[in-house]
Amino acid sequence: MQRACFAVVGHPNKGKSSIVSTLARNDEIAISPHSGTTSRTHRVAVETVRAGYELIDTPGFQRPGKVLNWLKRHAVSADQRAAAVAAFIEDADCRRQFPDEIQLLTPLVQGAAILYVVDGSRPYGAEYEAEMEILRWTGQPSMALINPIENETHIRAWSNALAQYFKTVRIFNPMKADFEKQLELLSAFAHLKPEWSKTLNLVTEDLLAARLAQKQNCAVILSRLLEDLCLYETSQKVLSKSQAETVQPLLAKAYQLWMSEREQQSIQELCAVYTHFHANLSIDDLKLPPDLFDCEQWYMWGLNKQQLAVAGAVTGAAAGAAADVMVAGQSFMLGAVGGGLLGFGSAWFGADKLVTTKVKGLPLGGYQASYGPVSNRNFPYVVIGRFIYLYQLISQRNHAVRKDVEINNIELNQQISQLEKATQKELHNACSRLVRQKPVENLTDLLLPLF
Ligand SMILES: Nc1nc2c(ncn2[C@@H]2O[C@H](COP(=O)(O)OP(=O)(O)O)[C@@H](O)[C@H]2O)c(=O)[nH]1
Ligand SMILES: [Mg+2]
Repeated sequence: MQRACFAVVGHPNKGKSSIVSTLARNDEIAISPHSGTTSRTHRVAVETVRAGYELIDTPGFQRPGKVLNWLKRHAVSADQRAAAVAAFIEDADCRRQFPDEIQLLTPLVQGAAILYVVDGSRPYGAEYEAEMEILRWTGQPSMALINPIENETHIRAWSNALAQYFKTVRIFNPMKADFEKQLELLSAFAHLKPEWSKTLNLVTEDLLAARLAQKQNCAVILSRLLEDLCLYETSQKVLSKSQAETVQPLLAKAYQLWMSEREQQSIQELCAVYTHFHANLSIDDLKLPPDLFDCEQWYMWGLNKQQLAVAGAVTGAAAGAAADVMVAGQSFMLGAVGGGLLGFGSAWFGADKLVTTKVKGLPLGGYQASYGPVSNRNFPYVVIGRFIYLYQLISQRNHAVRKDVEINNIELNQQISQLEKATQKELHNACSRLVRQKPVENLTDLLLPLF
């Protein structure tokens, strides 16, 4: 099967590198507000299980007018135009004078299709015509992409002008285009050259399958996290009761550190699933509401007192208590977000009640102080809520986006209320078992519908 290859070309600073980054799901490609950041062509292979294609990031056109004049001097009729472009990239003088154009035209002469990128927030001007003309001279299949960098003001003018040079004109914003939009673009690529359609359709199918596998992976990551956080305890043997009391606060510190690090590790795993290796996502920096151990804020993510009571009733109730399940389902986990429940206060969960703490005498003398495991019923919901929240941010983040991850309020309870009633109930049961340190066999399956 012939490998499809696309060169992303255009003026400097129009989002060429951003488009490559997003489509290739690669956050290592250099993107910057300074033009000239990409000074050489850069080939990026997009590999899927059964197929793949290549994207070529190129430097922008620098002196298209002069290049077009050179070409015109070397082709007297249309049949000679592609040959003139090929001669241009071999010409020693041209290589010295027009290094950027040489870089960007070389892959086209070698058979790459053209993705011509413009900025739809800047006005169209005749100065773009020389570069579009040069691209036409290559004779390669082509498509124009309007990137509305700041706004959509000039999209119409651009569409009119581009239609003169390109059969296919599409609007594509590499910062915002979601997964479906990216796939749509890929299927438009498949129409550019008949020989490439088969391999590109395979790429699309593979990407869809991979997206599902990513969700599955996330459910596994969350289920392991939940088990670990719910079961973890730390302990130390000491000689006397008073030593045990001295050791308790240290154990508490160690316990909390372990829990935070374990959660941070799961976030790194999450980022790796979505190939975000440079996203700044440290739990500490994020100031995620709430801090895992700030029980005053637990209501933000968890159930309030009555809701917990209902959830508890449902958990313990005989099967078929559908009405109760609904109530709990709606309020489950995040129904309380923004509901002014903070005022409920920490009286309900005193900090010491979050976690089991023990000092016990040992049979052969001495004492053991222990801290953990979690004993609070709300805890699993907090863990789930935080993870799903970050999952949404990361799974929807385009690889061209380089700013730090921002925390906004995403409506998570929507997702919960979409769950089948039976699933809600089973999830309640599972959470309840976890805080009683009982195993849950199908935890991953129960969590999967949340993703
Ligand atoms: N807000 C926004 N900024 C963009 C978009 N596309 C590119 N940029 C920014 O424009 C600048 C140039 O982007 P880059 O991809 O390096 O352009 P190139 O020179 O054509 O490769 C960078 O600062 C990008 O962050 C977009 O769709 N929206
Ligand atoms: Mg660039």
